[in-house]
Amino acid sequence: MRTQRSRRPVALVALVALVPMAIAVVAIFAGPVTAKTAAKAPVQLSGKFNNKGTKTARNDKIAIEVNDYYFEPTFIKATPGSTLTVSLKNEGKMEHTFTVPGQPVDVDLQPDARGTATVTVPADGALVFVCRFHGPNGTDGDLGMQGAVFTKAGQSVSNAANAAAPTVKAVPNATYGSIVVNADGSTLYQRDSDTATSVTCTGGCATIWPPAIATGTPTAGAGLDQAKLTTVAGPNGNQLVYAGHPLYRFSQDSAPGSANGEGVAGVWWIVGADGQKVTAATTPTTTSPAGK
Ligand SMILES: [Cu+2]
Repeated sequence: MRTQRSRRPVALVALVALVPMAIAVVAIFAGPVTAKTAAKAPVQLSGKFNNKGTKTARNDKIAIEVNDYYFEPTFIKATPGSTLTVSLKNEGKMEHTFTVPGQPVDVDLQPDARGTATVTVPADGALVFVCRFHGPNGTDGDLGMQGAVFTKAGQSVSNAANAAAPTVKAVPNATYGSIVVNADGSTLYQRDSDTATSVTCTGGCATIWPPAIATGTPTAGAGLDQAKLTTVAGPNGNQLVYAGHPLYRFSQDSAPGSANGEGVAGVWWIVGADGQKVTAATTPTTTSPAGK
């Protein structure tokens, strides 16, 4: 009797002790996860993003873990107008980039690689950083890989439209309508004797008409169809092709908007955003008064 009696309380005590332990264990594992899920973005970042929290830069420095498919921290509070040094480490299994659209910041990181970026923090406002592969307009699809450097909470960050600069994009040309240009805004041309798989402008010709060479995976910006953007391994290198037309610049074009190559020798044509060669000036449907 006595031994049985004494055993029961022992079992009870053990059980009572286990309950809080179990709660503690659950809390340890559930706590941080719940906190992260509930983390509120400190700025209004539009588009898809995977929120891995906010940190404040110390001494104008911040370390960011790059992973599949997020930046941690995702939001960095920094001093307005400062130059922020960002230490990067790719902890993921995929290649990623740390890219700031509009700044010369584009660090490519293989798995396990480290890198450094220098970001100019705006005097007022916020800027977005993205992975060129997995962020907005990402070449491998938008997996929400973006974040922001901000100077005060509540700011809105524009991003999707000006995410990583596309290789080619469509811009309105006053004379020729919507045309294909490269990242710098230079007008791109096609040559009648070329095909999607055959580049016929080489040597001296290619000096006058520099081929538009692809570096990495080319991306089609707003107004263009990514599916129409390919490359051809031609005599000049890996040349961009849009809608079956190998693309060139014209050496006599001086600035964005220049289109001096149009119709040259009767074989060189601007490429329209629809992928067709442009053979005539468009009739403007709207006019703006001079000086405006
Ligand atoms: Cu990525």
